[in-house]
Amino acid sequence: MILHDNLSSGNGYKVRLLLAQLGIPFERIEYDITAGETRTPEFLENVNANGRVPVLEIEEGEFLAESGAILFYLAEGTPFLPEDRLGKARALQWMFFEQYSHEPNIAVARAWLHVFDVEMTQERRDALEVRQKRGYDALGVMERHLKENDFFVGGRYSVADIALYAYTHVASEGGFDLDDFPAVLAWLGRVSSQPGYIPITQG
Ligand SMILES: N[C@@H](CCC(=O)N[C@@H](CS)C(=O)NCC(=O)O)C(=O)O
Repeated sequence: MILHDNLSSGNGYKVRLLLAQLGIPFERIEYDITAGETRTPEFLENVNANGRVPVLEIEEGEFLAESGAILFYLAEGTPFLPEDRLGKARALQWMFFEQYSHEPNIAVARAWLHVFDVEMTQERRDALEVRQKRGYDALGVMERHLKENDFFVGGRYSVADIALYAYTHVASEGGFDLDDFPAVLAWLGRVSSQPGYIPITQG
């Protein structure tokens, strides 16, 4: 398998982490997203028409984009995805939550403050404030769930935890303070102590 990727990307990290924990060997191709390497006509034509990584090339010519879809594909039939219908749907529930309420706020704040050297105009400062407020709302939803549960689905570590961990554990890089989220902090520790764990910096 080939992972089309960017090392600073939390979305890419989700896939790297699961591949490592499943013990699946893979080749990684790094794209400089700040230089627009995922927006070239070749990339759009051959890899992902949406101009983004991660993309998993499952076999030659078979490209799967969207981190959540890739996690779901890789986890099928493994302990990282519940076997029952409702359990699978609950994993998707949290992964859709991550993509709609969490990532667009926490990851984007991190991208502006940490990954890209964007100019913080007044307009962007105002937008950052909105993203941070919504990001804290998403952390509040996680905190409430994790006060009662060790993991997001079925009482065990799954792709739902991987999806939410990726940007939560680097939320401070987006200006978030997790001190008021003790259950989230404890869960971060449980995730990082799972067998086969790798850090976001590892390609
Ligand atoms: N929903 C997508 C988001 C992918 C995404 O936003 N990728 C970013 C890196 S984290 C990217 O490739 N950006 C390059 C660009 O937009 O040009 C996923 O979960 O995989």
